[in-house]
Amino acid sequence: MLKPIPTPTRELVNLDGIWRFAIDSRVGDEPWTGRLQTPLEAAVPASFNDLFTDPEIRDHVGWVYYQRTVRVPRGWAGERILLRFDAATHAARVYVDDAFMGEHVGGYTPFDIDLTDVVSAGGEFRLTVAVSGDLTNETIPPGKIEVGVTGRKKQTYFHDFYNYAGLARSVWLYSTPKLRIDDVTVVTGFEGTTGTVRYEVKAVGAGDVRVRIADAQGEVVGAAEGAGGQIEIPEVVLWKPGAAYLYDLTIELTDGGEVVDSYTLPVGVRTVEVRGYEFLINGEPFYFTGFGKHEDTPVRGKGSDDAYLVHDFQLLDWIGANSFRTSHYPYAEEVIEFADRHGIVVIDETAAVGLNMGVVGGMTGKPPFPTFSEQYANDRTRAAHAQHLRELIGRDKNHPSVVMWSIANEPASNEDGAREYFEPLVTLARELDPTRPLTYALVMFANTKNDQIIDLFDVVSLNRYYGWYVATGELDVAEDYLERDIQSWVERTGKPIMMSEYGADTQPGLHSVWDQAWTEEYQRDYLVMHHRVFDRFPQFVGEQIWNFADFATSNGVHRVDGNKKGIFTRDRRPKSAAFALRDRWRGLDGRKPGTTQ
Ligand code: GCB
Repeated sequence: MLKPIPTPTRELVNLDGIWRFAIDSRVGDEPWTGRLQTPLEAAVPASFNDLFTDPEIRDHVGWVYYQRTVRVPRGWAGERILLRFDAATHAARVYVDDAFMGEHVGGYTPFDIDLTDVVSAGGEFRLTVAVSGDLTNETIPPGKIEVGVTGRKKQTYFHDFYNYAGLARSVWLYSTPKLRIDDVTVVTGFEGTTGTVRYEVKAVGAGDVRVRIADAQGEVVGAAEGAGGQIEIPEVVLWKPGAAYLYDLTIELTDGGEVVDSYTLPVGVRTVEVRGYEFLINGEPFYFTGFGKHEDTPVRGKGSDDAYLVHDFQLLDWIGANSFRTSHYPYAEEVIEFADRHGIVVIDETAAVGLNMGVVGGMTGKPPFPTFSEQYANDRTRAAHAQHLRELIGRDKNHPSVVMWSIANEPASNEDGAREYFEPLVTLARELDPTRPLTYALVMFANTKNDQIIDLFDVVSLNRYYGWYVATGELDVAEDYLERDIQSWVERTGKPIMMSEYGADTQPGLHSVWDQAWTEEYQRDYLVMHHRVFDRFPQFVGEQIWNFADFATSNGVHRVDGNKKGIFTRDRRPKSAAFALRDRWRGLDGRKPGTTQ
């Protein structure tokens, strides 16, 4: 799916700003048939939950409405006119004046609504978007809506981060020509000093395709004709972790010799491969350092924010991190583009978090009923998961920073039915993208004896909390558990292994001379212990700490003002462990600690 960008043949108007806002229980049944009668206004992009002081809005279950007036630019006569929602969390229904125009389910991937037949250049229309943050066992991520004794609906879910909802990413009105470039897929490689860019263009309507590639100075270094083909780049400059280099691939659709559509895509030339127990980027072993992150900031919730985007990447650089996982959902495409430009490596994760009834069973991991059953993760859940995978890979397939797909976080891979559920999804992901390795983040109840799906994947990503949820305050015991656990995966799989989550909640300012949970020293020593263990395993390919920053969680007694496993606080101040990490990570250049190659 092509991101809307201005080109010589395309225009776009940003619709961010202040929109009228209401929740369904405060307005009539069909608020889109007129001006929304509401005193409230909401910021877009932002999750709506933390904008208002009213608790009924914050934890609202059901639809909320966003509305604004939109004017179509005068010059768009004869063009296709579309709305692009970068995301609407988790479902949206879109109305133009009184008419229903379309809907989308899935809260973290973009969608278009085609308005060509209903709006006109220079005209104005009322845009109403109904958005629902509801989660059920057939959505990705799953959740459950319960009705309490007071008759009020309550949303519960099987992940700890707060279920922020609304229009948290940008909204656009854009034009394309009728005869158009609909999609492009690139796959890059290199042989010696010659780079290759294989491309495939999908065009709608007749027309011929020609492409050219320019280097970072704008000099054209290769060209080709036809909807599919390969361009060679002599003396290629590779895209490398920590040393991004992007070419511009310009695609032109011509009709009778005249350019009718054109689109420019940044392209990084690099390869990714898993070989034995190594994870190779451009044929060289790569060691991931970094974090599982969240899109989470005060007031805006999951709302995109360029200032935080820039600052977070500054902090990644400051601490020497070379990568992150988009835990636990696809992030805004601007984040991935930023990573492309700055050489940060991304593990791109779907929103499939919580496919695990074992987490409801607490530390016993005993599910109250089977996860993979009609009652919970059923065929319709899997269909939603498959659709989500299509949309994620469709959006992010061309980003050089994305080196692996994580198709779920902590699914019940230890339960019966896991294989039947995941095998078709793995097949689909490999069809959609045969070039990138696949992984999933393994829950602690899934061990080498009971996990049923690891052989389908390329990399073992372990989420483990030895020294936190298990053996709390006993780092020597935790060290022993951790080492045995990793050793068992080495023996079972022969695949590369990385730690996709390990972390300790830490209250900034709390100190102790003993191994005391929640103190800054404990977080630091907990990490030092882990790193000692990782460095004993040549099969280990990376460490991503849980979490980059503290983040908001659902209400409950097990968290004090959110999850505090951040190395940075929610307002991005470093805790003590940040300095120890900086000492370990800086200057590694993607090499495994203690190695020179
Ligand atoms: C996990 C989850 C993550 C939680 C984390 C925690 O295993 O994957 O979403 O936030 O544990 O802190 O408990």
